[in-house]
Amino acid sequence: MKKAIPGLLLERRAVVRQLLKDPDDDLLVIAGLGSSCWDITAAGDRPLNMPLWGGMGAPVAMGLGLALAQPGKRVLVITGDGDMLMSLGSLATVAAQQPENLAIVVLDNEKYGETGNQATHTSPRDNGPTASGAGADLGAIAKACGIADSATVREPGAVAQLVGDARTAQGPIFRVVKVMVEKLELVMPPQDGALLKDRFRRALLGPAG
Ligand SMILES: Cc1ncc(C[n+]2csc(CCOP(=O)(O)OP(=O)(O)O)c2C)c(N)n1
Repeated sequence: MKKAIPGLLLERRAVVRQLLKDPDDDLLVIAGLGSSCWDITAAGDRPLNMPLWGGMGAPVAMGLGLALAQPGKRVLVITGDGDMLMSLGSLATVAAQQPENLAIVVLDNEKYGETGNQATHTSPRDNGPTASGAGADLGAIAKACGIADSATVREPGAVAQLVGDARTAQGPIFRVVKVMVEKLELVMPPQDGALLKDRFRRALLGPAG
């Protein structure tokens, strides 16, 4: 089921599939809570995916730590606008550290999708009587924090460039991807946090991990 909202054109699963199109590569992927976890799993579960399940506000800080610890690997954080709004301070910390190997992609549906589509602060003020948005511009916030390569992607024609940037442009890079409001099948990764952590460490560090 899709809900048409002007300006929200992109399908999140299609974008994430493009971002993760090579399941065998060694991209280190961290997904923020809820929907982003189901998105990366729908693209193909893999040991180097770290879905945070219900851990709100954590993925950017975690991605930063990973990027600093593993400068030879590319780290991609994929999360939602609600999650990003909760942890805006981590953008300033990313800017302070300037990790060249970190990309952050925020799938911005202007809603807390997972909990019933309440409007987040990225929702425009004029979105109707149930909206309580503030029109917050996450791309501008990231730029103002000091992440110079920060932009918003709205058009299908810009997705190929997004994928290239997320995977290879010199970081830190920050992209807001405006996505439509959709009710999608839940595609769940393993539920056990210790298992997720251990398989990630082993895939990254070998048996010693
Ligand atoms: C600290 C905390 N507060 C609230 C929740 C409940 N919660 C689960 S998913 C979610 C909404 C996430 O919204 P967003 O990041 O925009 O993702 P979307 O599902 O819209 O892609 C919330 C509030 C939580 N998991 N943790």
